Amino acid sequence: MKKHILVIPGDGIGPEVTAWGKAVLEQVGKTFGHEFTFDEALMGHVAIEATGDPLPDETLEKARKSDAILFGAVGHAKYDNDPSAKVRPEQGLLKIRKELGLYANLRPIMLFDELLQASSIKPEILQGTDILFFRELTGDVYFGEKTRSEDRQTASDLMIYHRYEVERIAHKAYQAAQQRSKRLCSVDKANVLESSRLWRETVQEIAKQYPDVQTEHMFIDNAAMQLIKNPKQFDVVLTANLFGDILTDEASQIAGSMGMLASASVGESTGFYEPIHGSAHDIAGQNKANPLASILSVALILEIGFGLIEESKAVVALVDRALKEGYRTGDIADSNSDKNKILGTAEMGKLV
Ligand code: GGG
Repeated sequence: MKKHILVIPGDGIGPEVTAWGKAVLEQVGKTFGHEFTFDEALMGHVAIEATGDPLPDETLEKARKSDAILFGAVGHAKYDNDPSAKVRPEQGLLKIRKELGLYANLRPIMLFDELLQASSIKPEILQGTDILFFRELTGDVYFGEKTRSEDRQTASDLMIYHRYEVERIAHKAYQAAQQRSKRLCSVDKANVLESSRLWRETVQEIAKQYPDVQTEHMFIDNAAMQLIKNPKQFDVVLTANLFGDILTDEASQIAGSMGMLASASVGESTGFYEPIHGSAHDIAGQNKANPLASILSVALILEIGFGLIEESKAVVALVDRALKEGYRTGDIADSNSDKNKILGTAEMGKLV
């Protein structure tokens, strides 16, 4: 198989972890006889520094021409301390999602047994958890109108959804549920928000087309609690952009660390694959970041992007083997175990 992959390393730890995702993809190509070619492009703070634009036109053009995009992270501490900055790294990420029509963000909560003991949640609560989140990605407060009053004392972000946006991601989530345990939980705040009432109404309509799937509706506050109390009750979770962003960061603690969760954004064109973690500037350039989320994002490129199931399983199996042999980056180390062998980013990447 011939495929062209655009690598967008981005900011902070993005380049360090993405280098290992790319290396794994190159190795898969050699081992299984595929021709993977690569190009690289800028996005985020590095792109602002180089061109003044968080998503340069050249990056978008290259993205449109590629078969898959492997992305790292965007963000920089300097913008966190300057909330009035007009141009921000995150704008690049939001714009590329919108431009490529990447409306469905799949975030599997993949649980490696070896990490159960290291979690702050009891292993018996976690064991057997297998959740696939569908986070809507091109609507919500992220893209609704933003205002600030002239005296700068009042601000608003419009939480907006159109029926078609809910319909298209609902179809994707229901189709996934049909292939899994045929259970879908839609998370909203329909007791308070009008956009959530539209969300629920629409999901109820779509549900009629999938009578084999059992649908549950849950309020976001309850879902946040249930996720920690009894994560096994969830299988496919369908939710809006902001709720999905928050719930999956919470769910990363089930998997052990943000450094373990990969994601796939799909929709109208080239798929976009990235760890769910951000740029983590506090540890950038120190060989401390966990490259496994980037490597697991490569497993998603192989499975979802290219339909290479055996190759994808091989990558996941190698991550599992590294963990079984006791290798850990700092974020997933078990402080109560003397069997962990702590590795840096590069050593973990090389090992896999
Ligand atoms: N790899 C994920 C990443 O870079 N996240 C930073 C970020 O700003 N994300 C915005 C969002 O996904 O809500």
